[in-house]
Amino acid sequence: MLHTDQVILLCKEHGFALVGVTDAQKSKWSSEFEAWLEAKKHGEMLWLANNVDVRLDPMNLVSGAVSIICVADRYGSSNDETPPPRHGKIARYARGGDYHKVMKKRLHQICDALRQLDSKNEFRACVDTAPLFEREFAAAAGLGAIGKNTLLIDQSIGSWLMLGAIVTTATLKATDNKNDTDPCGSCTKCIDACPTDAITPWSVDGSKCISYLTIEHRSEIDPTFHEQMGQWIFGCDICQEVCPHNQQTQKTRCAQVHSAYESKTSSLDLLEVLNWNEEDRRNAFKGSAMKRAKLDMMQRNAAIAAKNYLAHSDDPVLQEKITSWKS
Ligand code: B12
Ligand code: SF4
Ligand code: SF4
Repeated sequence: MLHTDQVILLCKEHGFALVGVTDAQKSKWSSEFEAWLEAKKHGEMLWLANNVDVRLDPMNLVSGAVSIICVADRYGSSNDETPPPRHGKIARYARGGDYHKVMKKRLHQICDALRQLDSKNEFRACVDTAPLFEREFAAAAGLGAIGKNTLLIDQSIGSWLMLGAIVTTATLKATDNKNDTDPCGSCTKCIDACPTDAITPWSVDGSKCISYLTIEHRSEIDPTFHEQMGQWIFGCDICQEVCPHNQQTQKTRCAQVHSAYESKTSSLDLLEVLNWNEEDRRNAFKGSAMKRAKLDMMQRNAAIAAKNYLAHSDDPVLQEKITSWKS
């Protein structure tokens, strides 16, 4: 029989910063999720409205699921450099290796090791794309607590965390979840700082979030959001940058960022992006989570950021490019 301590050790040996185990229960937040969908807060992410029964109950994801092993990688810190002139900003999670690959590779190795120890049970690795409320289970497993910006926050090292999980039919003792206490109190910094007013406590209107607009939204972006998007061309970090839990302390300084996420590109020259062809895009995004954004989306985002940049800076070459730009 597998023991939780064994599993935790294995996950730590594979470099995960945080590990915990919880029971594979139904979501406590089903009515909130249904109301979120009803209010169309998922925008064009129609896949969120599919498989609702699976998302709400991990037993429908893995038949006979009993436990969920939750893991987190630390991918960044609040330190940041000012982007050079004429550059568009990239969210921290996408600046290094693609987290899907970085986490899945290690989760598959862990699943293989667990199958060797326990051949009777099923182990399914999930990172992001499976219909599973990764944050709810991570909080239940004691990895942290959910903040008003809806992100999972570890109250010592903050929220620059990517999550993954292994859903299993094996029975594992749940770890304690004493970290799952309200991390916010009366704070409203993320709500006040969000440029598009996408946050109400514990709910993000996906259809207004700059992360959604730049990465998930395929068609034209409503002009009312253009100015608020500022220089972001892939994702947005504002509601994490302002969070008190992400400010530098002795603990956060000592907490290691996993080497696979070390920043390769924190910003891109807007003129270069506007001049890219498909091959340029492919070369620039090799091995990166940024490949989710197609060429027309990246150029749409860059054109918006360029207009925002030109509103306060002179750049005749960029100005000429934008004047002749299609949209
Ligand atoms: C869809 C999605 C998005 C959408 C919608 C965001 C959202 N807040 O829902 C968009 C594209 C906007 C997005 C943006 C980002 N995302 Co995203 N996203 C997802 C995805 C694929 C599904 C999330 C989901 O189901 N949303 C639907 C809403 C309703 O669910 P929820 O907010 O998770 O709510 C749950 C609980 O909060 C709870 N709940 C409801 N009411 C209440 C009330 C209280 C008091 C509490 C405690 C809980 C609670 O109910 C829900 C069900 O359990 C997950 C991966 C996954 N499979 O979980 C990644 C994920 C959430 N994203 C992630 C990241 C990193 C980001 C960005 C930071 C990327 C960036 N820098 O641009 C931003 C952050 C924006 C933000 N503040 O949320 C990480 C978050 C890690 C963390 N530390 O929490 C995840 C977990 C991916 C991963 N594998 O690590 N994302
Ligand atoms: S990621 Fe940016 S736009 Fe989205 S909720 Fe956070 S601050 Fe608002
Ligand atoms: S900024 Fe404040 S309100 Fe928002 S998640 Fe962080 S602690 Fe909570």
